[in-house]
Amino acid sequence: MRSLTFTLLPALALAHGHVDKVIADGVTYQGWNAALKYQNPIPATVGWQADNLDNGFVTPDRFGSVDIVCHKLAKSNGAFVPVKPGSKVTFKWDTWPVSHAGPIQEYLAPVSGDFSTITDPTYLRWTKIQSSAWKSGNNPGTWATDDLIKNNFSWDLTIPNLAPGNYVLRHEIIALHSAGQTNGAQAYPQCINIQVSGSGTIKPSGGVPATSFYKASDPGITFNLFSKFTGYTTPGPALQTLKKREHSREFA
Ligand SMILES: *[C@@H]1O[C@H](CO)[C@@H](O)[C@H](O)[C@H]1NC(C)=O
Ligand SMILES: [Cu+2]
Repeated sequence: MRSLTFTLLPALALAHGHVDKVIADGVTYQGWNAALKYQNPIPATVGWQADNLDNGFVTPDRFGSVDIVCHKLAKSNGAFVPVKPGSKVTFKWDTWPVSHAGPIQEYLAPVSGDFSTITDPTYLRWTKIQSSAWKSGNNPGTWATDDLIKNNFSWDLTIPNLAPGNYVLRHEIIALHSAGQTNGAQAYPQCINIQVSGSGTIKPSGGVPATSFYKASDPGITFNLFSKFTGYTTPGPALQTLKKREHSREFA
C-alpha cells in the first residue's frame, strides 16, 4: 500500500479543502483529514471520517443516497467536542478555492445514546440551524464562501440553547462553479460530534433525513453562476430558529 500512499497524498494538498480543525471555546480539536486513513490505528477525531481521498464532493445524482449525509462511506470517528449553549464552534478549513462559490449551511441531528451506536447515518433527522448563501452581485457575485476565505478559511456557529445530550453537527459547502451543467453542483459535507452540557431546554424535533434535502432540479442546485441573476434560492429545508417554548421542549 506504500506506493498508493505516495500517489494519492499529493492530490490532497491541491484540490478543494477539508475541515482540518474544529475550535470550540478556545480549544482546538482534530477534524477529519483523509490522510489519517493511513495511520494505524486511525486516530479518533471529532470530525467524522469519510472516504474522500481527493477532498472530493458529492454530486446531485447521489443527493438521495447515504453519501450526502456525512460524505462518502462516512462514520463517527470516536471523539466529540464538549460544548454548552452559547459556545462558539469554528470549522477551520485547510483551504478553499475562490472559484468554488456557493452556500454554507449547518444542520443539527440529536443522537439517542452514544455516537458509536449510529450504524446508518440516513436515520439521523436534521434541522437546519444556520444558512448563508448569496450576498450581492452576479456572474459570479459575492457568496458565503468569500466570507469564509476572508476569515482565514474559518466558519463560526453559536450553539443554540440545546438540551444536554449528544448531537451531530453537519457543516456543508455547496460549490456552484459547475452547477449550470447537469449534475454539476458539488456538495462538501462534514459532520462532527458534539456533546452539549449545561441547562439548555431545546430538543429539536421534526427534523428530516439528509437524503431529502436536495434534488438535482432544485433552483439552487442547478444554477448558472456565470449569468446576470438577481437572486438565489438557497437549497434544502427551511431554516429553523431554535426557540424556547413556555410549555414544551419543542422548537418553534
Ligand atoms: C490562518 O490560519 C492558519 C492555519 O490555522 C494560521 O497558522 C494563521 O496564523 C492564521 N492567520 C491569521 C491571520 O489568523
Ligand atoms: Cu474543486
